[in-house]
Amino acid sequence: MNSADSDGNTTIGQRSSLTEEEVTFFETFGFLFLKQHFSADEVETINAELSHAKELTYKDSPFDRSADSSERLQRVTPSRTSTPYINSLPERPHLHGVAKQLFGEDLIGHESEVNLFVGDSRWHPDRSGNDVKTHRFGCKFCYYPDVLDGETGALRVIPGSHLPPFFDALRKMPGISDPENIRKFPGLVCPSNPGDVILFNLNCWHASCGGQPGRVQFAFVYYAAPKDAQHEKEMRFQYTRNRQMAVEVALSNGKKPPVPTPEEFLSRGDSPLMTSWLVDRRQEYGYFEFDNEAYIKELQAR
Ligand SMILES: O=C(O)CCC(=O)C(=O)O
Repeated sequence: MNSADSDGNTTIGQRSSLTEEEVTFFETFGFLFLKQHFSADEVETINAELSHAKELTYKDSPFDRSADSSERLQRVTPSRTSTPYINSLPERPHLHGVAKQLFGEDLIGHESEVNLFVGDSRWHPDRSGNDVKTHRFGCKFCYYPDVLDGETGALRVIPGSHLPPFFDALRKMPGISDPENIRKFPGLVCPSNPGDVILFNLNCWHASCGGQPGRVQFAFVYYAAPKDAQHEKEMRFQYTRNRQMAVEVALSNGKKPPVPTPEEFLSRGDSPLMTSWLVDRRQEYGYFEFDNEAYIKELQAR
């Protein structure tokens, strides 16, 4: 049986690799459904930490259920002390091992994200910019702790949309990103139960509709280290975009945009591996050089 012991260590039985058939499925369709990838004990640990983190995050100002969309991105903040197991997940073999199998040993992992969504998510890939040529950029493991179906916010994907020419054709498709058009475009709904994990290539188009305010998503993201100059350019763009989004989200929540520093991440990293992901690799791709003030001016001018 897969399980997490009282220290949160995964025990034997939790799989850290995919079958050849699953790898081929992922490469072909751009996503994979990992049924009961988290064990019952692990789900219990995650749920307990989630409740604790929600209490801490919303003790002073409550979660805004009336937000007009998820794009304001309300998040529960995991930490080494309040959510140690959730924090450790990106380094664990059942996520990291699988990601390495698909994208190679040299990966850049990210912190666990815990998002509380409001409303629908319109169709999009997790890549932006006009110069997207790398189609093996990385992947995201999504975990939804609630039972979800197509009418209650289950993730839906467009199979095969991670690869050109389909990926590019979708970007030109009129109306695809309009929130009212989610059901109009053909997608495959991935109903999920506690323990199930959905894995997708970051270039794969995805959406959801019908979720209740506060629908929780855990996301674990890995980027493949760049293999050529174009890939490196896209990586730099991605880190810039991550900083831009952090500014946009903070402003839309009426908060001061964060100015992340290597020191802050050093105190958050759990291990040498996590530290290299959060500090060294970000330094390498210019994450800390981003100028919030200049970007805010640019937004105001738009
Ligand atoms: O669950 C959802 O609504 C979609 C999540 C999403 O867009 C993402 O993880 O990038």
